[in-house]
Amino acid sequence: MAQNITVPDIGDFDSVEIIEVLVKVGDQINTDDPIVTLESDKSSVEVPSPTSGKIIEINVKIGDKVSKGSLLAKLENASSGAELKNEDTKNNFVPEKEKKQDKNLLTDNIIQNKIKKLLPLSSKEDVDPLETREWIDSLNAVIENDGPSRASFILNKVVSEAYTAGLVLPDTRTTPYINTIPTELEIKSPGDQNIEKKIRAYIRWNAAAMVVKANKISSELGGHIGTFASAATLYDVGMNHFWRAKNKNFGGDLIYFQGHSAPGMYARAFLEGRLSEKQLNRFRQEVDSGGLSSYPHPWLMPKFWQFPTVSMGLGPIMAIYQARFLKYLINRGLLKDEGRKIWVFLGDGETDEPESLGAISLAAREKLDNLIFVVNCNLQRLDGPVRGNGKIIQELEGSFRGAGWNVLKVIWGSYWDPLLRADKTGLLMKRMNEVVDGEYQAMKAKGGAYVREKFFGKYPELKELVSSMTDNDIWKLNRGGHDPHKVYAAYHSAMQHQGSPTVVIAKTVKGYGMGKSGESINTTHQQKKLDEQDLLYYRDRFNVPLTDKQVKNIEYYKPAENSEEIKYLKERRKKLGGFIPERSSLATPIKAPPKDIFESFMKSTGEKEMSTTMALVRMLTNLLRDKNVAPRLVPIIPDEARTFGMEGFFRKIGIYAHEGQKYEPEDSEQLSSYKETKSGQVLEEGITEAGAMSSWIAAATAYTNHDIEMIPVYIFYSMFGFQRVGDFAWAAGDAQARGFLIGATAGRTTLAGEGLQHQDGHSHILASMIPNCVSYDPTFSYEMAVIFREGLRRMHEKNENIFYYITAMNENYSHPEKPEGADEGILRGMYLFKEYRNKGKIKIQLMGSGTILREAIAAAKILSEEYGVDSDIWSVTSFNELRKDGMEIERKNLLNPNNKKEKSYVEKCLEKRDGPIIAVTDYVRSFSDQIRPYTDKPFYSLGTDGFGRSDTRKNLRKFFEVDKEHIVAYTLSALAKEQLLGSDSAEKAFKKYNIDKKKAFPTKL
Ligand SMILES: Cc1ncc(C[n+]2csc(CCOP(=O)(O)OP(=O)(O)O)c2C)c(N)n1
Ligand SMILES: [Mg+2]
Repeated sequence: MAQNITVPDIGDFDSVEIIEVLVKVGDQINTDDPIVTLESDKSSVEVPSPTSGKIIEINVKIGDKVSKGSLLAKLENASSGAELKNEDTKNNFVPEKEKKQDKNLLTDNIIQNKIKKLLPLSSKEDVDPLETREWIDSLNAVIENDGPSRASFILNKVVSEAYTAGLVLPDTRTTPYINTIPTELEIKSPGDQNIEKKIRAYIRWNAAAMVVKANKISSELGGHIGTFASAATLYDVGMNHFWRAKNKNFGGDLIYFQGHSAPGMYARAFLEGRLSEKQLNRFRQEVDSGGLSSYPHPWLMPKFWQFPTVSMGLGPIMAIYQARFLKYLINRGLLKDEGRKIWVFLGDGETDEPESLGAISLAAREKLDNLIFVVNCNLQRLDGPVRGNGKIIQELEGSFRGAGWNVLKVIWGSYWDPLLRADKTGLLMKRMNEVVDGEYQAMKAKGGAYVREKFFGKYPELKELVSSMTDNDIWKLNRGGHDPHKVYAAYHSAMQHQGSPTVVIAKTVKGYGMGKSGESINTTHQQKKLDEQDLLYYRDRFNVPLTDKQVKNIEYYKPAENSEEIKYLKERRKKLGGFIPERSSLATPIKAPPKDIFESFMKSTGEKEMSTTMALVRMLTNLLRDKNVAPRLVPIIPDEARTFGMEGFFRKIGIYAHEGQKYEPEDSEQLSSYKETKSGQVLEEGITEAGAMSSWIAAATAYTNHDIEMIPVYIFYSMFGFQRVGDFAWAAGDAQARGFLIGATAGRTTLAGEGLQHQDGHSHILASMIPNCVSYDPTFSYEMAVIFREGLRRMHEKNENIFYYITAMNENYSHPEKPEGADEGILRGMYLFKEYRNKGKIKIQLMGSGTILREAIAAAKILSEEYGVDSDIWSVTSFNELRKDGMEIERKNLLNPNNKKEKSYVEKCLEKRDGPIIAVTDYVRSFSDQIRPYTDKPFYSLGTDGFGRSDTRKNLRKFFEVDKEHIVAYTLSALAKEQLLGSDSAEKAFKKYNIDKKKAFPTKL
């Protein structure tokens, strides 16, 4: 049976041009295979076949205009039931089984226990304790007879009944200030606590010794002791029992270490035999190779560190998107689901950063049960308490619970257990709830007697509770984060939890064990020197087997290889698959696509106008037809697909949604319908540049974190790129990201109507500061194609650790054919676009980039025809790349004064060319000024310094003085200044073009 393939609903467009016919008569096609590509003035989109079959007739050709319902082709044997493959098999997608919420004993028992603890207090608020008692007894009876689930159900019913009746219910964001997991339900650590304690002591010692030693060399070197001292147990329990390394059988858990706890990781690696004493001695002395970096920097220690975390807030949000990206890879069938976990360590002070908590609701929404946060609540940040007047743990519990996380508080250590058990009236818990963090901090700084007085002393009953304890006993009442049993129980529970991310909120003491020199005092954070007495105290505090003399010499302690400690430590890591952290890559490169994928962009578009953004989107569409590249492309868009004409991707490759699509989209009939699917490829991030950038970084480092090379293309308003998320871009450089950042709607005068906050005239300057970022400002589609293809080759085939920033514009114009031999120049940063060899005796070198190159081209014509000034027109695709080359050559020449001077690429291009240089761009002048030092020629730059404003492109270019008229007039004036021309030509031009000489410089307007 023959079936017609017609143009479906294409939204608001009518009479749209066919730019590609992708099938021919006789082709056997499947459902959704593209038939033709349509292009409006804003976007291009493929029309998929609604069914499978053989093409028997094609009814259109390139250049035809079609509308909804137009006949495109005819199919034979069309039958939707006889499809060769459906979408899921095409994407190799295995549906994940519905994960059941773990309604296990643990949860039920927690409830049971909590309820037991909520026995009525004799207080003023309770006017009828007997009645209260009866209620509680009834509840207990239900728990006992029908089980906790039933009790839970009844409670929920009662609570919603109460809400309906308009009662003001207690705030349930937080739970009492005690551990979430009751003692009876703690899973016990299988580890040998004695040995682990010793290992932890040695790590603590070596970490501190390393910092102190570095500062003996120079106090400039800095470092932190107090942070790791507070977190040692949190790390050690993970290292000994939970974190599985990457090896050939397993992808590995990913651990985001808190940046300034790095000394502890080095100290452990030293015991493991991975770092030498010599290396520890070179902590923070990295200039000569072999030193250890201050913080986790993969750029500086590429075989060790995986994640740059020390710029606070970046680690947590990058990790959330990492966990999401891991699920994305699994759901797209690119990676096996091995139950890998992402662990993230952050400081309580770090949670002040908007980035730290900014994406926690996304983590819950995406059901990231592969994600575990550990917040080390040592109650202090750099200057003092995090929440002196409140309780950071409770605050965080409220935020995370509110966002839908599984929250595990680890507040009190085992020494508190008997006291809590003996607390029949709930008074101890009440006291725990009422003390604020400022007081808790002071208590740990001031000793047992102080705690007796200030904490227990408030109520006679509590004072009595500890009357048989010495001050030292009271001092030993430990915090949960220092108790390996409690930490183990929490981690174990976190590992089991399904359906939502987990946060372990652990209470610790900053500078734990440092005594007077730095335990729980406001100056702990910056304590990097310990005098002899402090060191002796520290040794004694943790029983490190060093003599006084060894301590005075600040020697490291490492037991013999055959000692039980080293054997144990290595054995544990062996069981867990290897060492952590370790950075490696087993990813195979992606073969760059054949040239013909890009061929159509090398030709002139004739009369047809398009923007470079459209050209890029078409390139991506073509790349989705390349079998090597297609599955690896990760288009990332923060809610701007329609702005960039990318809505065609929605239906074509789907928007990633872990739950698929539970609704029929409003536009389901349309070609660019909003299709969400579990195997979707597009990451539609919503309005979060920080989130989108984090996704991009996850994809751009998948080659090392997941051993799969991915090609992320993140496209955004260029103004909301580097300027908004510059710190992430810097971290991406450190992490050796590989991928494309596309700054769309770029240029101060090219994005016309949007105004001051939108018009970007400086993103290239920001990009130029990142050493491994390669950036371009192309004008024509063939430039874009040459650059993009080379990016694919360098990053994804040759695995260079660079990333690309390319600006793309939304101005439509026609594109010429690629000039012969231009490729090299396009990539190096400049090439001769055109020469005006008219009759003029005077020559100039005219440079331009982005859309403003077109103003330069128009100006060249006027100069030649009206003023007899000839020009060489240079398309400068990258002032940034030219500058890099210039700097390097200049340095080489300075280092070798006796050698023949080498020429920079700019000099080589210009050496046989005459006349001054006029450089004009849509960016601030410092963009083009970058190459001034690398040429002897007089140099004049025109640019868009100043705040943008909304208006038409024409008016904006006039305002910023980068339109063809200003280029002509300023060029004539420059020639007068160079005494190559009389000044009257310039004056005439100023008059002719109504250039107001009294107008203030745009930066002042
Ligand atoms: C974005 C950013 N701002 C400031 C700093 C400097 N800084 C380093 S550590 C620190 C205090 C950290 O406190 P917290 O997060 O509580 O960690 P702790 O050391 O207490 O574990 C500050 C302000 C930084 N590293 N990054
Ligand atoms: Mg802190």
